[in-house]
Amino acid sequence: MKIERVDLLHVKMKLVHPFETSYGRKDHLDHVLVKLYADGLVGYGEAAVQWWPFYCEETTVTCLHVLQEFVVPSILHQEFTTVEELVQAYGKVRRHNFAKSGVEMAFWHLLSQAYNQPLAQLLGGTRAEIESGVSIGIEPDTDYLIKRIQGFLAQGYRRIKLKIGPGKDVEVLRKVRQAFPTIPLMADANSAYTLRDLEHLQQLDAFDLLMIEQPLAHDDIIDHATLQRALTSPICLDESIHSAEDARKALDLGSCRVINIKPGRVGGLLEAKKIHDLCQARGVPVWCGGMHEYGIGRAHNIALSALPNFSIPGDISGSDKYYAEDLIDPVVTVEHGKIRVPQTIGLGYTPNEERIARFTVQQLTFT
Ligand code: OSB
Ligand code: MG
Repeated sequence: MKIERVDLLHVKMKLVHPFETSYGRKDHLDHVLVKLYADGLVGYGEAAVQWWPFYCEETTVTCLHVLQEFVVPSILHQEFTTVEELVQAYGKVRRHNFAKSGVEMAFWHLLSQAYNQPLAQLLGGTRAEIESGVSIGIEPDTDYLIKRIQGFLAQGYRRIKLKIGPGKDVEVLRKVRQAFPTIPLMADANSAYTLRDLEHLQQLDAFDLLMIEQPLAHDDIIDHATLQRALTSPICLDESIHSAEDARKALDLGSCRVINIKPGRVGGLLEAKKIHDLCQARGVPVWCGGMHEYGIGRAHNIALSALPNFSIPGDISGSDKYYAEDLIDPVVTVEHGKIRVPQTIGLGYTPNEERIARFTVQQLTFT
């Protein structure tokens, strides 16, 4: 397929509920949609990058910069038959994984249309439906947090993840565990602790957590191995894993027992699949993380989650958890805690051009 045109859209959407993590509170998102045009088809991808460099070093502005100056020029008017060829074309660009993932996902979408296959099937997915969890931000009032959890459980969600940080951890989890003694529960610290907090973190073992996500530094796998040896709860790595090579090293060191796979963080679906395959071969479960993706990015995540080793409910929730209006038709819905994996060609959801245009604050077109 020859890439004839590329559109980059900076799309701004407001969350229905502000989201607080150990590094800050946000109420809107600034993702970059990528449209690739080839053979009369349009492929859609989403770089689920954040406006601020507090989750990783990328921002919406660096994403647009790297795409327009380096990635787009290396793929425009070029012919690609496989994702490997596409990725190789911009292989000199180091990191900037969220930027790359937007282009790479759009190419997968093109391929799925060219091959008349559902994206999940093209990726090697085997599941007809996936189990859905929610990720809930830090709330100043724990009674209110408990009400929110109750609401999500009533909607059928299969797993609750709570954001934690120093001073908002042990007592919050104790109250939540008391209120819900048996629910699948986990905590995500987004790198808020260091090894000096080892004994403090050991208190979390009392709450029967499914796992503790990224307790230590975003660029660490050594201290996580020390901490994992001192905990009974499994550690799950998010920020520390950018590639299948990172995953291999973390597993060799014993830094974690679970991996959160986000296509954006690892540069796309191909690398995500490699991490999935590696973990499957080693008997390590994975689940699909989220970056509050719009419907397009979430459609890609749903397709990826159909792979067999995505055996733990992930952070892919219904559209209404995030946005009053989503960018796809139909929107993503959760029934009895599950999302059906679409069996139709392509994404299985149709991007809604009218709503995309309404939320676009800047568009760049390359022909
Ligand atoms: O650490 O998993 C995280 C959102 C933005 C940045 C980092 C994270 C998250 C989430 C939200 O936890 C998951 C979702 O998309 O629902
Ligand atoms: Mg996380």
